[in-house]
Amino acid sequence: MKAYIYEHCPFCLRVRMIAGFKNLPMQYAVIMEGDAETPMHLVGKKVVPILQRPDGQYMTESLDIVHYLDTLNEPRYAQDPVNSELKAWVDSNLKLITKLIVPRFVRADFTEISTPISRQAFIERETEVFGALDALLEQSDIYIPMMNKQLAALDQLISKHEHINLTDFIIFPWLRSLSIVACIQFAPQTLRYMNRIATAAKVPLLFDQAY
Ligand SMILES: N[C@@H](CCC(=O)N[C@@H](CS)C(=O)NCC(=O)O)C(=O)O
Repeated sequence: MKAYIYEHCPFCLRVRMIAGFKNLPMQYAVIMEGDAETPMHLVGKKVVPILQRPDGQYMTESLDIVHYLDTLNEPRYAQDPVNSELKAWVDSNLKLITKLIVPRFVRADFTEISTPISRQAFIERETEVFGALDALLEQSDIYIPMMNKQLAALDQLISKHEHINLTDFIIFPWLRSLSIVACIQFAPQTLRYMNRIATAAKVPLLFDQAY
């Protein structure tokens, strides 16, 4: 099986998580930012993640891919029920998280932006959505304390969530993304959770390139 991804992409991370949890043989192909041809050729639209299944069919939509891969062998990992408190935490913090991660992602070390042209394409794609990214980065002084307050509140919620299920595919990709933000304070249970899931899923956190 082959998955087409961006390394920074939280939705692609869901695919990497399920493949990692289940030890599925997966070949990864990083699509370069700005490369519309590859995804257009495969699935007729510019999107990642894309899964090429053993039967030759292609799938998009990260959660559909997760559910499909989860059926391939036991045990299952992407089962209900979703922890509604953790999902609500993600939903209410998504805008704030995005404001912190996007201006850092465009400067980071990911394969999909490892050439000047691809990095520029990423900057342009994100600037179209979020406006001036340098200005957004400068507002980190405002956003980081807000985020830290929300992360402190998360700690008790996350300590009650013990077994891997669908909830983890909703929250972990965003916490992993936040690990690229220096001065973010993950509370102890949250940090323990992040390390546990990263290890089980065999995906790296981003602390080594935080700023
Ligand atoms: N609902 C989709 C969302 C995927 C998505 O938003 N992917 C982004 C990358 S993070 C994308 O493909 N952007 C289009 C582009 O690169 O132009 C899913 O869950 O798979």
